[in-house]
Amino acid sequence: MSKFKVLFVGDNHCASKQPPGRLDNYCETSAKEFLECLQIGRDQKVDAVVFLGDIFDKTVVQPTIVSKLLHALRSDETGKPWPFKSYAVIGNHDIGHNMSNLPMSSLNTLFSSGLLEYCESIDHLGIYLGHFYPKLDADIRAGKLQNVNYPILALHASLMTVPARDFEGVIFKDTSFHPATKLVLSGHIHSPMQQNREDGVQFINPGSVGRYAMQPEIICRDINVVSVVYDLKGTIYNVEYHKLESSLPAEMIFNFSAKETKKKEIKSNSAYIRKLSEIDMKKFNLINDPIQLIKEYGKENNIEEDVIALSVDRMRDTIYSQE
Ligand SMILES: [Mn+2]
Repeated sequence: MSKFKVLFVGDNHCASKQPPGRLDNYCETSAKEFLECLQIGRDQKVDAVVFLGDIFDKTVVQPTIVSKLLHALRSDETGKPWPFKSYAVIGNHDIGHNMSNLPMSSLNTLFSSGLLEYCESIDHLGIYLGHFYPKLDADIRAGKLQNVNYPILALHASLMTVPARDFEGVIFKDTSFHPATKLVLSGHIHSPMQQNREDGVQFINPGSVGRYAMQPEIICRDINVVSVVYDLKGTIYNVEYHKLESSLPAEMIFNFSAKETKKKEIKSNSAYIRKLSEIDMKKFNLINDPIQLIKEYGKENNIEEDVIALSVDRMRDTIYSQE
């Protein structure tokens, strides 16, 4: 039986917008890391690269980062086309938690180029792609994957090895799969995870490639992608992690002390935040520009400019899910 080798890549979160406290140029770094994933695929002689969702941090990102990714997907550093196809699972960030946003999304620009494939499954490689939708976790808990007859599942779901304190998620050990399923890979949660069950089903989350948010417990680690050698019967011959050389240690790319300062500032302005939460939310439906409302409200109340900017950022993220 013929063997296949596929590279799986965790959440990239590519963006042009510079995350708070980031010391390097995030746009360039995220594009470089994205390119390195494809280079690892070529060096590992894989049959395909599968991105596990959230290639982009927002539904609509600036053209700068979109063109960098198109450039990376088109050819390697010598101008040679890649000898494999690339596929993407759709993540919640890619579509602002709503599939109806796909047509206007930056991810769709990559799909439209023909350089990145969008499909429900890669049949010749025995891989099912579990794209994000709001009820995916609940449907998996309810047994959705029992009917998915594929040896490999690539998902963007909240799969976990142990229960989380603050949200329900999907516990791998409690999940029912089709008897054909032998390996489940998932992005979405940014911490790397791996677990083998007694029935032989394996779970791997290689961990996010992108580190947009400054969460020390998640970002202070090596950045890895994972290659898997298997056959269509679901025999797994080899699982190997590959470290990204372009990813710098978290201490070199994040200013952690700035985060502490920002936290204190926010605390000292908690009165403002309380006031902000008292704004009649109906107003947001009546006016054209809620961002303007926050700016005006902040000015009237003599709030420091960077705190207003932070609030505006939050509002922008919430409403538009754009950069
Ligand atoms: Mn993500």
